[in-house]
Amino acid sequence: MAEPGTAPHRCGYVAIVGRPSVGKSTLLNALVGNRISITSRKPQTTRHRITGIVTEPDVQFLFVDTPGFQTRHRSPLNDRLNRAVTDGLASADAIVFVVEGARLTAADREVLALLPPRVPVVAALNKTDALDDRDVLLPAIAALSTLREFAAIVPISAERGDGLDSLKRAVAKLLPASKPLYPGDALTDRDERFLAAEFIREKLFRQLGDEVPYATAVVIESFEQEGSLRRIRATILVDKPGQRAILVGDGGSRMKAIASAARADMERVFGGRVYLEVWVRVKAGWARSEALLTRLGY
Ligand SMILES: Nc1nc2c(ncn2[C@@H]2O[C@H](COP(=O)(O)OP(=O)(O)O)[C@@H](O)[C@H]2O)c(=O)[nH]1
Ligand SMILES: [Mg+2]
Repeated sequence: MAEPGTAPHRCGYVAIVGRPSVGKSTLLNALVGNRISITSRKPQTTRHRITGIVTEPDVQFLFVDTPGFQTRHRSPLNDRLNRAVTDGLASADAIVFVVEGARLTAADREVLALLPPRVPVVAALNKTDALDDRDVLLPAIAALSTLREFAAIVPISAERGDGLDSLKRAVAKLLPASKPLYPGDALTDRDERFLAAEFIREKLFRQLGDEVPYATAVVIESFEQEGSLRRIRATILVDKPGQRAILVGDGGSRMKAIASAARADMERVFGGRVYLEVWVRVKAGWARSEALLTRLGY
């Protein structure tokens, strides 16, 4: 047995994967202890790869939230999103495969089949808080075990924070011996400009109906800091004039609600006042423009 204190420091990349809406981004935020990845009830809210950094005395986890595989339709945007998932998996030292409690669907199996055979996988059975009866977990664990070898299967609730320590302990064992790759106080590899755009996008997904959010993108035109005040100018791109009207709302009411909720998030996470100006612009076919997609960071 190793003497206390002689275990090597570990650090590595952990891809969080799973079908849409199982709670991958909620899990990343719970692990990091801050809202860095946006979440909503709508599938395919996440479009960017974002790394959440969790530093403990003996281990630094680099958790990578990935967009779910985009299956709605083929487009240059969706091709890029799918490539982001594949790249995330290729560079992972371990994978957390998230499923929803006792429900194992065809989509879960499809995702599982895409995981590289040589990377160790921990299954996280999420949303246990929503189960009436925890006894249903046992058959779910048995069913999962027949599909692939798992390093561990851990019931969790990302929303309540249950089981996260067990999950981290199971994952830590799979990481390579390495010095930390990021400073101990870093939460994410992304900058405030990126997070600002994401907070706006989250409100679009949460406050608009079923179609419009998928037709939007957010561009940060300028981001200036004066002391603790940040001045941010953003443009929301939509595909059609009708979408612009929906987004703006009566007398600009919907737009005001979206901007004010996004600003509150920014102030909380950045820790300072934010002056936010948001414009809406119709840009037909933005999701098919390779140049624009590159500018948007996809
Ligand atoms: N009851 C419950 N809901 C959860 C839990 N984790 C996530 N959710 C909800 O599931 C929905 C999808 O979550 P999200 O993190 O965006 O899923 P993703 O698409 O896998 O990233 C959101 O409405 C979350 O609030 C959980 O542990 N319990
Ligand atoms: Mg997500």
